[in-house]
Amino acid sequence: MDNCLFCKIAAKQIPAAVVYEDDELMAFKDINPAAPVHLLVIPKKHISTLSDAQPEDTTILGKMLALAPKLAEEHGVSVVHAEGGPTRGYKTLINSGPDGGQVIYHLHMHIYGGPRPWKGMH
Ligand code: DGP
Repeated sequence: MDNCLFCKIAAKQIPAAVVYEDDELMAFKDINPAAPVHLLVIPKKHISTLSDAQPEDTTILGKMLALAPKLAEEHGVSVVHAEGGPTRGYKTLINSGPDGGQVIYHLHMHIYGGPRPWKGMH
């Protein structure tokens, strides 16, 4: 889509620190990280918000979610099941619309991880 920042990143017209790419998805580092690890996962296809996703987008939504634990593992923030209980871990978040805190209108899933505290987040 014209004039969409994340479409331009997906098309490599604007640079980003890309950490994953396949035919349908891209993941890159957030430009303003709120946690030691802060990644964004996007569909290359333009979908403005989660509310605009159509039934045919269900597979891509599933792929976005399934990518999170893989990226968490690669970035050292995966959940570790230890004897005293789980440690480490990460947060996945999709902001939708103004009240949801969405700023960029191309669907994206945040992945946050790393030692706390995180900027303005619980
Ligand atoms: P949201 O509030 O969910 O729409 O988050 C948008 C995120 O996008 C925000 O955490 C900052 C990030 N962001 C904005 N512009 C750029 C950019 O040009 N490059 C990258 N890598 N991230 C960006």
